[in-house]
Amino acid sequence: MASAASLIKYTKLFINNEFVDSVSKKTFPTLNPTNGAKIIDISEGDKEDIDKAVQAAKAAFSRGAPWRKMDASTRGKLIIKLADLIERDINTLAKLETLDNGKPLSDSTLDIQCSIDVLRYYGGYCDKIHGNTIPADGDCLSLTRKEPVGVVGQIIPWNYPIMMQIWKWGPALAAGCTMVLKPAEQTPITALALAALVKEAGFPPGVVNVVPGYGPTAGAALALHKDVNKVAFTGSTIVGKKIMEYSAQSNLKRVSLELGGKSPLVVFNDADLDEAVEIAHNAIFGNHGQNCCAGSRTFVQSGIYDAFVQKAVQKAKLRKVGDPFDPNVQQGPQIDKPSLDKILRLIDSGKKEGAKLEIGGSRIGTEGYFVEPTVFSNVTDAMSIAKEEIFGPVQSILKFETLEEVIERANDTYYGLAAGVITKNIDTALTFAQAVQAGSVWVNCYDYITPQTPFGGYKMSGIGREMGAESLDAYVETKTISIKLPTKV
Ligand code: TXE
Repeated sequence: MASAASLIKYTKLFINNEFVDSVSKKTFPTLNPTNGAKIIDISEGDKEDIDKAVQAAKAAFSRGAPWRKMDASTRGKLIIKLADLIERDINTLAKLETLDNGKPLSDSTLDIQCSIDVLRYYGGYCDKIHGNTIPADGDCLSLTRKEPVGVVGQIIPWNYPIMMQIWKWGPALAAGCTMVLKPAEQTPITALALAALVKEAGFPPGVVNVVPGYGPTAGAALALHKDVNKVAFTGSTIVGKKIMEYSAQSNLKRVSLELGGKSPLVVFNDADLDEAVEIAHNAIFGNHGQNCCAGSRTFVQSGIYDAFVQKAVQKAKLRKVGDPFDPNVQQGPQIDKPSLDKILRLIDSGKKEGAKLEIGGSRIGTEGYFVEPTVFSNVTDAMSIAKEEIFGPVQSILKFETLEEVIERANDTYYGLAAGVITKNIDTALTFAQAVQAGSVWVNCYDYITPQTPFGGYKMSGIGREMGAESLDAYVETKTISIKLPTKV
């Protein structure tokens, strides 16, 4: 672990392609979730720093600036260069991610590989973002241009630090925007390491800026800034609501939100039991349950319910929890103390409200934030563990009888991020897939997320889509130009 900390090179704010102290010279510690100890002090950005970064991004976006004059295809090459540099440094970045976040090294590596794919996808998109010519009424030639929205504020969480950063950077860069990113206070280290690669790739100064700091200070200043044209946020629903308020209070900046979830995964009697147990296990325990689209309500049809629970418990029992640098470990610590406390509180509520604790249910040890893989059966819809986002390794298994019933119950939530269905019956799969209110539906699989496929939420799980061509909509304005013709020919 000491060796991972020795790989940290950047701890200051990244503004105008330079690493600088914060105006206040203040710092904050980033902590190691395996033991709660300080890893290193990071410069703490606040309102003044956000302002400096926004002004840098604004200048980089100004008319005639290199970034504005650059050919779209050249912009694409820069993005692909950034992907290549990340690939070159993948082992270092993965160690830093695991150190700061606590996820197993193999998970960090996979996250980075996916991020590289995302950058390459958007690199290829730059010179394919264009408008239309339109057969408008009258003697005019009308056409549309897709123009970058301008300065983008990006606020991201700690559960997939590198991946969330790239999900925000990829489409914003492809569209030709400039940006200020505020990483989560729990995981600033890799955000700054990626910033150094932006400079090395050759992006003009000010195009990408990174200001670590806390949410209510740096984050709020970014979302309230009058020179920020759009804010892209991933995090809790409660802060997502604030982001919309900040937009309304300031300049009606465009807002896209990717928020929490309570996603249903529905297993029918005809499913291959072992395969279904495996999919459901990974759907909830992946990334320690710290996943916005985690399959956190496992609905199992009554005919296979008892057998499913038994096998799910066996799988949870085999899950190895411990040092995320140990290659045999599948689950490291939760991110921090507040998160640990929330998970334990909800486990407690599950017990009190009458769910059956099949396995787990406790903290592991007293150092770091480790939680036992936990399985509850006999969970009912009204219980807190079936309603609230736990964001931890807690599987809640509910019983159902019919397709119609499970559609109603799956949709009985304020959230709508994702859903899964496991069945051999295509009619059942398609009926569920169409009826469920969720931005992504996975049939006989789960968490199938690619650069090409849009991802985002219905209802209170968010606004807008990330990934795929659709994510670019959030980063462009459509301008209609109508040109008077002497006559139509
Ligand atoms: O999220 P926050 P937290 C859910 C999950 C988790 C809970 C709390 O249920 O247990 O949220 O996590 C910044 N103005 N998700 O507290 O606070 C903050 O600094 C502007 C789901 O970590 O939403 C960080 O950069 N910004 C989710 C980011 O918002 C503010 C991932 C997320 O932090 C701010 C994370 C403010 N007033 C948590 N307050 C997902 N969708 O994957 C905070 N921030």
